[in-house]
Amino acid sequence: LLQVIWILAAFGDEHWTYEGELNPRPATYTDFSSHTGTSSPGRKIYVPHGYDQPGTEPLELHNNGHTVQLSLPPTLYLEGLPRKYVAVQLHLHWGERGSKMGSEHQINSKASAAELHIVHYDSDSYNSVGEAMKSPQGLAVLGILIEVGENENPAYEHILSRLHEIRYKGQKTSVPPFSVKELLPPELSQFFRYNGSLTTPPCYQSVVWTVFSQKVQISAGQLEKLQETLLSREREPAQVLEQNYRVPQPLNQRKVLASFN
Ligand code: 1SD
Ligand code: ZN
Repeated sequence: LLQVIWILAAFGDEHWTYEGELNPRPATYTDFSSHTGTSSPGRKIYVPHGYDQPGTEPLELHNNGHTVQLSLPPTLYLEGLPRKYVAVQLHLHWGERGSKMGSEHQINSKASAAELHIVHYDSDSYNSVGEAMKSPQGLAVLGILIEVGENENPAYEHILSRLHEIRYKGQKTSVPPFSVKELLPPELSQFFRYNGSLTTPPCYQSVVWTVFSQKVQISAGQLEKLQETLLSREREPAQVLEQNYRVPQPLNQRKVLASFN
């Protein structure tokens, strides 16, 4: 096992230091019920930059047959990790039609209806996301757990209201710029963090995962829009794209850290 020491810079002269572990097996530990907590009350050590600024260029929304994916500009980046991680894209994972279990991460063994991933790569060390995704800590992905609530979530409509235009694999549409911060939960200082893998093949062990403990809500109708996405191409027999999440994997001695008690 490769031992890695992480030093996470916090604000001011405070530092959050811990030992992480990368495991060569293609697995992501996704149940936080036995997380190792560490406390940093009231301290935001994770800062998304540019997230609150709607960009100037439209964003491309694409049904790639595995997920629906929105391109993001590198003007969005993360601070609080040892290097600068710039945004590339966001995408979603969900369950089968009608199911409210479709997240990849679980908290206390409880799955959520869906999960948003915002993918970033270490632009200080690598020239492209393709290069970074093969390297330890090359990527930083934010995970946002999505549950079903009473109300429609207007922020998610930027994406979900457009899905009927890209029902088929290979289809793309253009989304006007919006503030990506609206997709995040209000409380960003409470999260879990661990070194893990891509959740899709080739499942490289290259991801610094940050999963917010607070969830966001969308309506049942909004979840349905997601679950109506197809994995078949236009003029092919319709096949629903569902259950595009990876099930929880063994911990394999990883340390999962919490930014709160
Ligand atoms: O599933 C995605 C995959 O589509 C790709 O975006 C990759 C990063 O290049 O990340 C995985 S995931 O681990 O963010 N689900
Ligand atoms: Zn993902």
